Amino acid sequence: MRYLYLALAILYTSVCYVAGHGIVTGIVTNGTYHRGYDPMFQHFVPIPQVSGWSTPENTDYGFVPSSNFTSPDIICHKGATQGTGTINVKAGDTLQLQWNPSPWTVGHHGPVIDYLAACNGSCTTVDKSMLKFAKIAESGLVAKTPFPGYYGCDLLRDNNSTWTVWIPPTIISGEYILRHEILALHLAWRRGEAQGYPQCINLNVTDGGVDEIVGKSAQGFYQVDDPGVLIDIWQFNGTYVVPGPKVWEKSVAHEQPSVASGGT
Ligand SMILES: [Cu+2]
Repeated sequence: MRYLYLALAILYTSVCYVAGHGIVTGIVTNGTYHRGYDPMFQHFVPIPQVSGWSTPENTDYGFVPSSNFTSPDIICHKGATQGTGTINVKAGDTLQLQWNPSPWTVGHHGPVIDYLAACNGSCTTVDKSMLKFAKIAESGLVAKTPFPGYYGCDLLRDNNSTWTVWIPPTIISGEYILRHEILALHLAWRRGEAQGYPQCINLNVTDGGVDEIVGKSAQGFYQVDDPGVLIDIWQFNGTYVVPGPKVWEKSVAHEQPSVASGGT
């Protein structure tokens, strides 16, 4: 049984290099669509000004392997530099993040995690190594079926490859980076081969409250041997622990809309 699924995983993986993986190419908030970053922008003149962080080295729409989870690439993806635009939101608002290509690659399973870091000034010029992120949401193993388990990114795929993020209603107004991430675990039984797909987006939050985000460097989130990182999901039958820090207590937990719990 395992080897059948293994073969499928490897097949999906090779297919993935042609048409799979993904990035957030669109962000919707308060009924307004904002274009996200796309690595193809490096060929555009002028380069579009977007809130998503630039990752011109990510031309395969690929991932940061868990062998590199403590490198600067894990902060905002491979070789990331600041987004040049900023999306205005109010504290308590929601954002819908649209992954492309859609659907999110079949055969990729794993958690979806969201973080916020204050820029203490403009996020368009911030030094990413100074960012301290707090986890504001996580979705790990949602249901044990269908095999090999129904994870956050399966829910994302079933929701039209879209993920909803709730901005904590009481955070202090100011500029923040939303760090939205999928961890794909289909090959994570091989040490160093879990796949991180971090995406960073500049936000300017207004109408906030009094709560200050206290977080940590993304380079300290995950270790290569964490139980939620080095894991054989094709054999696993336990309680999945989403890696990284605990969810910040001032965040507000919500179900994703139109939840297809248990999958199809
Ligand atoms: Cu992939």
